[in-house]
Amino acid sequence: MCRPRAGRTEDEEDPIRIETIELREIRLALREPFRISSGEVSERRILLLRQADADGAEAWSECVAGELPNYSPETIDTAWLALESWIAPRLLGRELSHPSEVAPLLDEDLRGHRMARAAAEMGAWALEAVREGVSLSELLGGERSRVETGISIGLQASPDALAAKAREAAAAGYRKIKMKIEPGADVEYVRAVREALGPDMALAVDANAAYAPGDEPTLERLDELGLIMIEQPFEGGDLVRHAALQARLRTPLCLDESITSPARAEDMISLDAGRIVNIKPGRVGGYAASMAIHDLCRERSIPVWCGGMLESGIGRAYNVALASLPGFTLPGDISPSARYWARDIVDPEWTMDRGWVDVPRGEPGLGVSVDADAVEDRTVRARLLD
Ligand code: OSB
Ligand code: MG
Repeated sequence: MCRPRAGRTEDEEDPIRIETIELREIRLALREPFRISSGEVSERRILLLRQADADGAEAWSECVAGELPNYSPETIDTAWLALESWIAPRLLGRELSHPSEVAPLLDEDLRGHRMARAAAEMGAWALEAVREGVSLSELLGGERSRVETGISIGLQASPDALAAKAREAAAAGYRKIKMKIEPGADVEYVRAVREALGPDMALAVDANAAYAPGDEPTLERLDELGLIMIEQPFEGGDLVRHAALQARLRTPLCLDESITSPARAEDMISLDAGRIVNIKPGRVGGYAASMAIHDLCRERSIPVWCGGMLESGIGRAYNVALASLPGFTLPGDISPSARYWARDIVDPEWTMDRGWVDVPRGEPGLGVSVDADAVEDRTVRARLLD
């Protein structure tokens, strides 16, 4: 059970000491397959962590790595290996006075594996929230009591099919509709949605790096459709090419895959390679890096929003808490549980009211409890590290 401890004073030395980290892989079937330019997923393989301290406080967290290395080089299997070989051994038994110490500890002589690191680092923040008896949002300095929500719609078979999905999403109250695009499924598809929903609906597209220099004429045609952003048209490493494209477009580019660290966000701004950042805490190595990017972007008047990786209700709790920070001024890809799953693994499930998701505040930790039986039923492998 999660037990907050009461009555502690500021000057009391009470370090965090993680005694065990349990890794679990569960399978969770999506209600409908989700297709992006680089692949389709119909059943998620999800890596969950459960960290516990010596007093019995515990926190679940989620690694967002997918099954295949089509979004980033990491996969659930590389993350499992990184956690058991390099990440957990650094954390177990170590005394930390604050969860912000986890990221620098994991940075030392360890390259990449950011999704694996993030799962452990974010879990440490939640563990601290439980120990302090505060919500994760409050621990991070979140200010919002609800967050604005958009939907990310996968690639569809035809412009009409996409327009039908988008109509449904608008009727459900989503405040931003993002559509996946790829060469051959772009301008006509988006135009069908614009015509179906009218000029005022906030529409965005996400290419997941499916375009290349030479495709500018197509991308320039998207400029006529009144999109609030075009997300990640080119490869993640192509900041210079994104800058050249941005110079030709009125529509702001938003970078996702490109932004792997605060330094990359700084590069984006310096180069004018994009004007909006999608912050996914898993992609950047966790909360410390996410907050650094948030702070930098806020200072430089770059809007940010919280992206999603088809998380279960556990990962969603972390995204909701992050999106409660003041710089998250655009709707996030933070759909309610029912958009993804027949039944989520948290209680209560995440719900949306006219495009808003409530931020749990005033109760310790994630603000949702994990359904241990549901997790157990869906577990395909487990390992306890201590
Ligand atoms: O690029 O934002 C992306 C899902 C998997 C991999 C990459 C992306 C996405 C999404 C899903 O767009 C957003 C969500 O979780 O609803
Ligand atoms: Mg994206």
